[in-house]
Formats: sequence, structure tokens, C-alpha cells
Amino acid sequence: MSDEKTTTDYSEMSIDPTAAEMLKIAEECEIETVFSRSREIKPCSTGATGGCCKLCAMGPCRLIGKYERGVCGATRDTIAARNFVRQVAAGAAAHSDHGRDVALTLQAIAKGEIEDVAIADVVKLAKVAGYMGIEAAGKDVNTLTLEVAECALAQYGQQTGELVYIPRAPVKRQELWRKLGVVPRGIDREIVEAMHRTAAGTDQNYQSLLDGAVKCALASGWGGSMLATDLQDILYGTPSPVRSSANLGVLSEDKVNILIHGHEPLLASMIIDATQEPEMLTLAESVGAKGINIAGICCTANESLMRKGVPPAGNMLHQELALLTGAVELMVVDVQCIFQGLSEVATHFHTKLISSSPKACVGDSERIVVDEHHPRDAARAIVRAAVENFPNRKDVHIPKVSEPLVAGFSHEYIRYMLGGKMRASLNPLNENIVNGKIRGAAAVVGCSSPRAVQDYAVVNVVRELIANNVLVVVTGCAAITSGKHGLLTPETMAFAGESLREVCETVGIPPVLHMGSCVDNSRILTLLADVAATGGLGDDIAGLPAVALAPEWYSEKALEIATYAVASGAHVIFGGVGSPVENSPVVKDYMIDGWTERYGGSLRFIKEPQDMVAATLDLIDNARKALKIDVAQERVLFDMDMRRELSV
Ligand code: SF4
Ligand code: MSK
Repeated sequence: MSDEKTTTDYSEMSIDPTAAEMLKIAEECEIETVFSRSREIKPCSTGATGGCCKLCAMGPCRLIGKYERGVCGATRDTIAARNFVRQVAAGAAAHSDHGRDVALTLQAIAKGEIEDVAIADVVKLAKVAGYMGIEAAGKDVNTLTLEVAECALAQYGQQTGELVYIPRAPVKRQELWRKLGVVPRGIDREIVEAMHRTAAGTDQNYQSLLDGAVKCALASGWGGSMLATDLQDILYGTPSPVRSSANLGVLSEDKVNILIHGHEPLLASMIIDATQEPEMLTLAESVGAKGINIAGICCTANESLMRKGVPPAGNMLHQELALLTGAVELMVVDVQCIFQGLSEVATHFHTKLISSSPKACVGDSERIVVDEHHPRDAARAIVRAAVENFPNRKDVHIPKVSEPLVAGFSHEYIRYMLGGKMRASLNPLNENIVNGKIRGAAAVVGCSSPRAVQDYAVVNVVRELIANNVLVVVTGCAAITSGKHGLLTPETMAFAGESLREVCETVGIPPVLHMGSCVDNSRILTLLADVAATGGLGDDIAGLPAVALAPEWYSEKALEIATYAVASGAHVIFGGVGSPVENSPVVKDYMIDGWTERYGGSLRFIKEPQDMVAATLDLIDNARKALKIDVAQERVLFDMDMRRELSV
């Protein structure tokens, strides 16, 4: 590494000091990262705004300037809506296929085809059986598990009728969906239909296309994603609060470091277990290591954090930065949000990069495809490979930065926390919203993007919302961002508005609650449906003083989550890069006004964090007014000095 100073201003890329530290090393060593590439490659403005159609060989058609129609006559509205539907379908496919794999694992366990894996949460098993209309009484765990797994799998191939989880939505919402013809019939069916209706020369009406997006997204939100969450809880346990810490400082200087990255917890959970085995610990000692340390990236991190306290080393934008420490013996990846650039970064270090999923070979990584019937063998092979790689370490540079956190607030735990074991209930939450101590709730979710300053928007939005007495729940990479910046501890109460602080102190919760991974946005749907059912705040998700925000989104999955949230009645605000339907003002407006009229929810794209917060407070205050529970509250607006303080 040279001593030459670089002149790059890393604060334009991230407010996380560890990012600046690692990006300096990358620049000095001439190693490309997502940050450097995003500066080189400017986004295509036609594609970014939904103005490009490449559905057939008469095109691609770019509807810019004077061009209002493609060669086939498709309009800007049709093309923008069609592109959006396809993005939603891709997101729904990713989340739902994740759920399918969990169901297959559960089925194999019940059939005795997977060795030494037991069901962790039989209470949740019985509850999920209840949602599915399966009688649990008198059945042994294996029989019930098999019935639940097979019911879940049937949701994918179902051709007619309604998904079995639809009755979990408020009754009013179900009736609306039926009236509008958007109730999903089967998960795969709606994803396939979304692809079919967007094929060249098929659905051409933007409103009809967007109803297709809604049906497909609902198939994930109240189908594939919700199944993934439920079945993972059955398999690995329903989360409850757990202490850990976040950021690159969780990597160890003297232990073998293994990073788990992606979205699926099965192999990760076995790797975690294998790192505790005496044989592996002895092996680690024999190569001069003081033990084996495991940390996570992205949503495999969230899944493992919530259930086993594994510390997240960072959000999506930290994946390459973690390897730049030179301290990672092995990174094992599964599916989704894994940069191909990782394998190039790994070549500069001793790090082994291993792809574990049969459906994702990442870059030039080594492949250990897990035999689903013997996952423990793969887990042990991976841990062994990591330990044996420890002596190959060279220079190590681990930033000494990590923040403590508390994670794992499932909706079940939130009910328990508010009402105790015997009287688990959301009543105290509703009462404090009605009396105005809690002004409203916000879900801050989604990714991190190099097109924005990493973490800046999420941190600002979260802090300003709690300062304005808005209770915040976080999932996905936004949850890890919140953890890295110390926002997931009870001490965060210091930043909260007075009345929110009072409630949090009384109940004993932090004002920012970590609720899980990106499939776990389904937990937020369940929570909102429960809030509506609890009473005092209307009888539907639409109309609640609650807003969802994705201040730094990048993924098609984020658009799918936004769409099912809107269709469920929530107002959604996306930040950062602008609207993917910008090229059609008609479609863009329809997602605000048309969707509000149709579903009671809306999707808007707002660039600046302070504008996102202002819009959120407006939406919350309007909902309070409509519910006739409005109590005048002052707004705490952050000035530039306060914002700069966050960047330190
Ligand atoms: Fe062009 Fe129409 Fe073909 Fe799209 S479907 S590429 S707009 S001709
Ligand atoms: S990992 S989809 S960057 S949240 Fe779920 Fe993070 Fe977004 Fe991937």
C-alpha cells in the first residue's frame, strides 16, 4: 500500500467513517468498488425514468425528445407502466422463491430427509397452522410441520381462488381487493401473469398494467414473503430482543473471520453452529487463531442477528469494504444483492469467496452447492476452509468502529412487550397514538445505494422522525444502517421527542425497532393489520397515521415491497434516485392520486431527506385529522448544522 495521499472527498460517498477508511485503501491499492464504478458509470437517463422499451426486436425504443410512441405504437405511459410491472414481478419472484425454499426445507425436515435439524418454534407452528385453517390439536410436530409445509407449497401452484393468508388482512381491505379484482390466486400464477401481460402486444393500458403489478406484489406481500417470514420463525425461532453490535469493527484481528452474505438463513445457521464445535475450535487454535468469528452482510445478517445475535459487519454497500480489511478468511454468499465485483476484490486478498446456492454462481467464486439433505456437511466444509485459510492472511486493517444495538422486535414480541405474556396486546400502542404521545409510525426500510451518500438519508430520516414523536420500525439494510449509527439502542431515546420518549421509557422499548430482513416487511403488514384490528384507529390499514419510507432504495424488490404496501393501504415515500416512471407524468401522478383513490395508499419519489420527513409528517397529520385525533404538535426541523453533526 503506498503512502501517497488521495484527494478524493469520501464524505461525498458515505457518512460512515469506516467507508472512508476502506475506500482510501481501495483507491491507494487501485481496487475498484461499487463506489468508484458508480462515479465512472453515469446512469442512463432514459432507462432510469422508464422511457426505454426493449421488449421486441423492432426496438429497443427510447421515448425521449419528440418521440411519444415506440415502433409498435406503445405510448410513454404504457412503456413506463410495463417496465414497472416487470420490476415488481422480479422482486416478487425473488422474495417468493426464497419462501418456497424455506417451505421445501420444512417439508424435508418433516419427512426426516434432513439430518439433525429440529423445529425451533412449535408455538409459531401451531399459529401458522391456524392461519392456514389446519387443525393442530392432537397432531405431533412432524405431522403438523408436514401439513403446514405442504399448504405453503400449494400456495405457489394454486390456480384459482385466493391465497390462504388473504383473511389476515383487515376485512375492509379484503373486500376492496375482491371488488377491484386484485386478490392473488396463486403466487407463481401472478408472477407469470405479470410477465405475460407485459409481453409485447399484450396489456397496453397503464391502469390495467398497474393493477397487474398490485396483484403480483400482493402475492408476495401476503404470500411468498409472509410465508418466508413465518416458516423461518418456525424453523429458527420467532425473534425476540437480542444484543449485538454493527459495523466493520466487529471483525476480529486474531480470530478466523467468516462473513455470511445474502438472504437465506439455512446454511448460515449451520455455519454458526459449526463454528462452536470443539473440532473446529481446536483446528483454529492449531493455525494460530484465537477462535472463529462470524459476522453478516445484508439480510442473511439480519436473519442471523435476530435469532443468534450474529453482528452485522455492514449493509449492502459494505460487502466489498469488508473484504478490503484483509481480515476475512471466507465469505459465503447465497442469493440476492451480492455484487459480482466481490470476486475481483477478493483476488487482492487471501479471502475465499464461496457461492452456496444452486441458483446463483457469483462471479468467479468457488462453488459449494449445499446438498439440502446434508447441509451440516457443507457448513463444516466451509468453516474448515476458512480456518485453513487463516495462515494466508497478510496486512490487516480493521476500522475500530462498531456500535452496540438491540435487534429482533417481531410483531409477536411487540405485542408481548406492550401487554405481557397473559395479555399480549397492541392496546397501549393504539392508546398512545390516539392521545398524541406517539404522533404516528414510520417504517424505514430498504437498501443503500452508491447513487446517494451512503447512510445519510436513512440516518437523517430516522432521527428527524423520532425527534417529531414518530415511532420508527426498520428492516433490511436500513436496519443495519440504523445499527451502524447507534440508532438501535435504548439510548436513542435521547434524540426522541418528549412524548415519544415518555412512552418508550414507560414501556421499555427503544424508539427505533429492528423488525428484520427484507422479507420481514411482511411482519410490518401483520403489525399494521393488528393495529387496525385493535381499535380506535379505524378499521383498515388505509387511514392509519403510518408511512413507509425507503430513503436509499436500489432494488426491484424494494419496488415490489412498495407496491404491496400501497395496495395494503399505506403511503410510501422513496428517496434518492428519482422515479422509475418519471418519463410518464401520467403514471407518476397516478401512483400518487390514482392509487390513493383506489387503494388509500400512494407511492411518491422525493429526493431530499428533509422533504421526505416533511411529507411523512403531513401524511401522518392528515390521517390524524381524518381520524379526529389531531392534537397540534410543533415540528422539529433539523438545520444544516444538526445534519452535519450526523455525518461525523
Ligand atoms: Fe418498441 Fe413496441 Fe417493441 Fe417496445 S414493444 S421495443 S415499444 S416496438
Ligand atoms: S439486502 S434488497 S439491499 S434491503 Fe435485503 Fe439490503 Fe435492499 Fe438487498
